[in-house]
Amino acid sequence: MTEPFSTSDSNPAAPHRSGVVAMIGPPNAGKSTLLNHFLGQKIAIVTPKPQTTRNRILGVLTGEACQIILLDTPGLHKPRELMNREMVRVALDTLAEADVVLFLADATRNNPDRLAKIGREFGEYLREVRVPVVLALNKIDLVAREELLPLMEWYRDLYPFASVVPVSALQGDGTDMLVTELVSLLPAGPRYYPDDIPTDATERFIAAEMIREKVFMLTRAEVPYSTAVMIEAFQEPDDNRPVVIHAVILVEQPSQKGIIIGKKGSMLAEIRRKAAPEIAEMLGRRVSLRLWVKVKKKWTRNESILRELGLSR
Ligand SMILES: Nc1nc2c(ncn2[C@@H]2O[C@H](COP(=O)(O)OP(=O)(O)OP(=O)(O)O)[C@@H](O)[C@H]2O)c(=O)[nH]1
Ligand SMILES: [Mg+2]
Repeated sequence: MTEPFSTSDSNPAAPHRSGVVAMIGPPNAGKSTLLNHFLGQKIAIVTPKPQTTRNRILGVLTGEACQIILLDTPGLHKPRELMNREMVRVALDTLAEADVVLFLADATRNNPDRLAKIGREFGEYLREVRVPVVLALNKIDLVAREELLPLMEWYRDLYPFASVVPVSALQGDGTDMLVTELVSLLPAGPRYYPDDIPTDATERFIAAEMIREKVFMLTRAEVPYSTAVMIEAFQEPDDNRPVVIHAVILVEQPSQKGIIIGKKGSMLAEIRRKAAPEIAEMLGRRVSLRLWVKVKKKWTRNESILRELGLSR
């Protein structure tokens, strides 16, 4: 993480700018990594697997003369299950609220077949968009410079972007320029949020996400995609005793329950061992985390469960 963002404005007559920037793009492009980088703290979970983010996650970036309300979203993909349809809907719904769209693309996805696919799907997503679209070409730390320039040209031919900015969300390269670009496209407007509130997500939600992140990292194949985390208890004592968190990890099949529990409970213990310190750091106090695993057949198609997870209207 780099320094927290600040802007110094040499022109005192320049208006304060603010507005909503919808961050959209394919799964795994680095949207959540970029959100966390902008905020200088972990609000959104990040994994090497696609379709990590399932909800809209709001982050507030306040500078001296601007406030950007960033909306991180689930990756755009061809949905099959109800849950995936809702994820894509959540992402596309943010476009209606946006003053500026920030489309994140992965610069390592540059072989001709990939690009042809991107080219086919792209217009579909941006058809209704009437606001400026900035393209951030991410992961430039993995791409040779001579490959980057033709790729930028390829994207410029695809859509009339307000600008194309190469960045590395992981290393923070190009991100200051990206912020300057986004701010210049926002309308004059007030501070909508106090400058010390980085998100509207609850600690309860972020804690559940941190547990889900560990499940994503530690399990394979379909297991992460059959998993959700529900917080059943979140007790914050008035004194300095630990915060007590009880969380249920939902799975779809008994065999998946076995995987999440692991041999003699080893997997569940590992999930807890990795998640608890992160939650404690976020809360700034000790945490006592207890985890259970429950089988709920076909929960990814169950509207009331999806609603409980903030994933269905
Ligand atoms: N090398 C490199 N890796 C990156 C960069 N940005 C993100 N990543 C990695 O890419 C993977 C996906 O990052 P995420 O931030 O979860 O991607 P996302 O777009 O939010 O993905 P979904 O939530 O699935 O839509 C993670 O392993 C990140 O560490 C970057 O600039 N450089
Ligand atoms: Mg994400």
